[in-house]
Amino acid sequence: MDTKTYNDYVSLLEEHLSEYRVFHSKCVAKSAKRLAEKYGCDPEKAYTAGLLHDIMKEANEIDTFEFCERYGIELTPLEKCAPKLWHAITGSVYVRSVLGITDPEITVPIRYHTTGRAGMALCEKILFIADFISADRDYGDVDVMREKAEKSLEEAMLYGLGYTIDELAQRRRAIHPDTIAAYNDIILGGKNG
Ligand code: DGI
Ligand code: FE
Ligand code: FE
Repeated sequence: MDTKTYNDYVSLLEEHLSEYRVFHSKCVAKSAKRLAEKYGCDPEKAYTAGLLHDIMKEANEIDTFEFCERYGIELTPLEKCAPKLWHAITGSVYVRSVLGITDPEITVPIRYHTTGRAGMALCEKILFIADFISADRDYGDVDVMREKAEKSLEEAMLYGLGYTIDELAQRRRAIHPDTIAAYNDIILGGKNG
């Protein structure tokens, strides 16, 4: 991927997103690239997925539902009631269908970057974790998460998913089945039961 393509993607981000979220996307791209180098994934794909992961984050409800209609996306009842989940679903379709990026090592990490899912590939875990540890993040536990990301992707995934599930339960929000499945998958270490 040459620099021109990255610059094109940044221009696209600037059309879709606020200044803060463009900055966040660049930070996630850098973190994802670094984790990819460390853990043995394609760094350019990780960088691209990082740049584009939140491309639909600021789309409103009308635009999101129109987009879903146009591209045949069927949101579940739970997803319809959880606006924070929309951008991962619509974003992955936008990247594939509008930008023509068909590589699953880019589109699938974007699709599952908010919830996770059972059986995540390395490149999916890398984007999920990069989103938690990017340079712009400053939540209370960010240093713990950064340390874990250096030691073990599994530990970092578990910490991130646990943090999200705790927060959602405390705020009495719906927890997506994929989020639970991602958590259980790691707890059970791939075993059944
Ligand atoms: O887009 P970002 O803010 O960079 O990060 P993200 O895509 O991980 O989104 C985080 C938000 O998504 C956070 O407010 C919690 C919410 N979220 C994550 N998993 C679930 C969820 N919301 C619901 N309702 N259910 C989930 O399983
Ligand atoms: Fe996101
Ligand atoms: Fe993000």
